[in-house]
Amino acid sequence: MKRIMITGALGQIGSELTGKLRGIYGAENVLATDIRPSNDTNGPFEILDVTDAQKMHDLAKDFGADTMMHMAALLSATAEEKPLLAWNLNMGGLINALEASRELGMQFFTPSSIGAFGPSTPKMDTPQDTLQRPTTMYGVNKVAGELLCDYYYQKFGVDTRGVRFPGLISYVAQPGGGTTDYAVDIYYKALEQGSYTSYIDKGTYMDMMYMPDALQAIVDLMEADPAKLEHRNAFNVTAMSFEPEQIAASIRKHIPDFQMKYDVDPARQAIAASWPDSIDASAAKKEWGFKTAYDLDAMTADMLEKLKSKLQ
Ligand code: AKB
Repeated sequence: MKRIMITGALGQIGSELTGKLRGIYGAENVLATDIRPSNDTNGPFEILDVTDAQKMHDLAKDFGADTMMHMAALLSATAEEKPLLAWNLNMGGLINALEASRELGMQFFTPSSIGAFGPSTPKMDTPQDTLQRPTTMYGVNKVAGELLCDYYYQKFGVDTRGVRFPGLISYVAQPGGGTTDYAVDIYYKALEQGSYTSYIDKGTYMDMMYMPDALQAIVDLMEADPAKLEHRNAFNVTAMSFEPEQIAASIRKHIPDFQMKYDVDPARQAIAASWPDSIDASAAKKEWGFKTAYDLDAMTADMLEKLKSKLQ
């Protein structure tokens, strides 16, 4: 049975990943940590600032963790506004988590992102191994992070594994400070106001994935036979690629009067324009059986149904 420590457990992914892992491995075997306090009483929780290397090490050691899932990070739009903070938090937190994993012999997961690609990367069917020259601080952090994780695997034998997540969509926790956040917000506004003003321009394609598929991908990759992994940090994964007009059309199948407007934010539009239109996930499929259950319409139906009960 695994003993897992999660950082950033109250964030967009962490808040659902914690519950999923507790369901599989037992609540007592999953230690949730975050910089903010939590009133979650479903399992062990500790306050942790990931830039505090000693506390991170001590918490993992005292818990007897054999797996580290490092989720704490600033997302792309915030990182662009506060590049120095992003460097210190994203890279400082990562090296501390890798060091704790090296010292305590933990298996290691951290998410990379489609943000690890840049304008010179092939835009369509972006290959697993390709040019990575991102033009954002977030992207710089993600590329450096992928390399650092590979370095810890090659140099120290730490079992590091990661995926390049696309935009993640969920009805549980809202993302904050990302470029792909519009694809979450649009569902809330569709139900609350019947209209949405998008800060991403029509025609701008980005990869996306529904959260249940993202969580399953993490579990499947961490359980995968290491002998089958030619890559490690980090696998392209995606479930769909769409532009704002397509998600609006999908919503109109349930809310026919839904109105889409545009007030493009130049900062986030520039980030989106530097990312691929669609990435190729064939290495993940081949090496550890990556698969998804939700396409755009299946996700829209589930999001609207679940959000409707949540917002009542
Ligand atoms: C963001 O928009 O910053 C994230 C990501 C794609 O990494 N959702």
